[in-house]
Amino acid sequence: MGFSTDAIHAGQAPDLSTNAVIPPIHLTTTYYQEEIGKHKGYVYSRSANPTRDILQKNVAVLEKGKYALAFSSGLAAIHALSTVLKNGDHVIVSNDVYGGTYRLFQRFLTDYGIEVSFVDTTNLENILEVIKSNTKLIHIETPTNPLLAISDIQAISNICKSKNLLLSVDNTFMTPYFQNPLELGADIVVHSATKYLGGHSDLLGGILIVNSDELYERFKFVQNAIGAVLSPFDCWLLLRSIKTLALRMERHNQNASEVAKFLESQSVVKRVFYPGLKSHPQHELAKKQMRGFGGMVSFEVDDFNRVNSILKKLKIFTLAESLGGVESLVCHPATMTHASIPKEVREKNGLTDGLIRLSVGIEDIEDLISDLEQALK
Ligand code: P1T
Repeated sequence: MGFSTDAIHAGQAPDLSTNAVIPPIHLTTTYYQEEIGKHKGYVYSRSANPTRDILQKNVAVLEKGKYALAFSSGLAAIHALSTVLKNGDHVIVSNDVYGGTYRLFQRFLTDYGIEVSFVDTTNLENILEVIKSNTKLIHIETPTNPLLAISDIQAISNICKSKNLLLSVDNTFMTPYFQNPLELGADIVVHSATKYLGGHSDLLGGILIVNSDELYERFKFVQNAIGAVLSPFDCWLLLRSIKTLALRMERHNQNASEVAKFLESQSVVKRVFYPGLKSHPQHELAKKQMRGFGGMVSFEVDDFNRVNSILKKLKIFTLAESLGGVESLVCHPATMTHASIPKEVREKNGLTDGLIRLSVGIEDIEDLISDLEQALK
């Protein structure tokens, strides 16, 4: 089936008890047992819930995986995947990642005896240099947040296979509509469903997708043992949102391409980061492994004062954390989403105080460009 057909139908047959076309939200904590151990596969909603099951089936199909598991946020999902690591293990993480991901690996997992190396994973040599005998996992974002750097999923997966390592890919920025890391050899895909999958800035969620029975059993165990599950209502909202994912992503992509081209023509803009631009260092790789370039655009201006004056003038782009909703947002990563990364680490990675990140929404492109034009004057 095509992507949109699956997005609308996969896992979502009409409800057999009522013939309701839209599956109901199963707001129940627990389930009646006819006698001890005799039930319909549902015992307690932390362990399993029918609405969550439908969402999990739907996203597994879209990500070309066998299994999906839904968590209460993207970070809860990343935490669950990090449990493949044990005391004494080493993990390699992309140096440019969402600030909360950095914080989880650098300031939380290290307390549990896990060693972390942050490297620029766009360069395979960097990865090969830091692999050690205790390395277990490589975790990448591609494109990265906020610098939109692209790592070669297939090539990194080949390294992982030859060294017996697991590869997890944060696919939040691309969504399954534009990129399917499992098909490129990744073992685990993670989403902050809060972003494009949700698409309307009204929920928090996270999803893991895998093919391996063993990883599925592990993460299902963690989902139940830790309990950071997605609520039935939010599962239902996500199912509703995913039906329009393809349409939204097309428009995000189209608008962001126009915005990136416009920014590149502006003299106050020092540099534009967007994988769809020919000037992007991994533009060719992006064309190879992605089917679109997404809705995120970052750009750099002189300094913090210039950033401040631009942010104050913007009217349609709303100053806020998060991304991936239908409305356009603007963010200053250094003081907002990436503030948990020490300044010297940020700057070494190229994330300066002059960087502005746009989540380009699906409004009329003329209005978005006019807003940027008056703010950059
Ligand atoms: O916010 P949460 O649902 O827990 O997702 C964390 C997360 C994971 N991965 C990526 C690539 C992300 O961008 C995020 C969250 N990011 C933001 C809130 C932000 O504004 O960048």
